Amino acid sequence: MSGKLFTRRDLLVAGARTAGLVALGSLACDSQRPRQGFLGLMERVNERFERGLFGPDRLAPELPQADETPEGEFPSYHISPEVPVAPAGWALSVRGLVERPITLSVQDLQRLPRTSTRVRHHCVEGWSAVASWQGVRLSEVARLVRVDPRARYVEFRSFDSGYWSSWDLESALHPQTILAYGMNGRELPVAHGAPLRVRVETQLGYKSMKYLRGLVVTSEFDDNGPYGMIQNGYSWYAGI
Ligand SMILES: Nc1nc2c(c(=O)[nH]1)N[C@H]1C(S)=C(S)[C@@H](COP(=O)(O)O)O[C@H]1N2
Ligand SMILES: [Mo]
Repeated sequence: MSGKLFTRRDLLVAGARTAGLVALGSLACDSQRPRQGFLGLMERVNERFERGLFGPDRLAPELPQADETPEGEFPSYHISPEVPVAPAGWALSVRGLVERPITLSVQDLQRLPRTSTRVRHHCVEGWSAVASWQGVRLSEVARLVRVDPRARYVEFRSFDSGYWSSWDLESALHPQTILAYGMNGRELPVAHGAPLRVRVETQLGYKSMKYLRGLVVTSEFDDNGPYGMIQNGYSWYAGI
């Protein structure tokens, strides 16, 4: 897409899809919540505030190409002692609370509608940098597998020493959440997570998992994975 990243139609379509899931999600959670009295009132106020801040219609600012960090100066991280290498025959597995579990090769992903983001990346450790990332919206993959209405969370799995992250479904379906196979218009470098990484432009860097291996859609909040981010001392929700 040239110039403007999202057309109005794109946003309306993405918004309608997300709104459907969010509506179902809130029906499910309403029954579990104390909604009476003063605490109930405060909870509703708080929720409205958080949705205003982080809601699915909030877009992180897209930047011009001139803001890109020079080649080789964008820092790079992995927790494995060596640079993680994708297993032979790598394919992304998408399963859990979905009607049609699938595995997708990079070629399969490249056949899906391509999009691009260029938003400043913020690492919790205090640095920031800018690149453009090419890939497919996660909402597009969710549409393919048909997410079950009971779904509330998505777990992300990596072949980088099992780096693990759990997300709310809303963040996963945000129009600026993509599965990226390209960086600055070229193939995604191994240093930045090849063959496939997440880019979530509305959250801190550690949620943008590199060396992706699979997605599991669930109805349960869980941070007990081997590298659950809460155990690592980071907050579960990383909105910026
Ligand atoms: N698999 C994996 N994903 C990861 C990390 C990591 O160590 N391993 N680091 C996270 C952190 S803290 C940041 S800031 C970004 C850094 O992305 P980059 O290496 O492309 O700069 O990746 C995130 N995703
Ligand atoms: Mo980070």
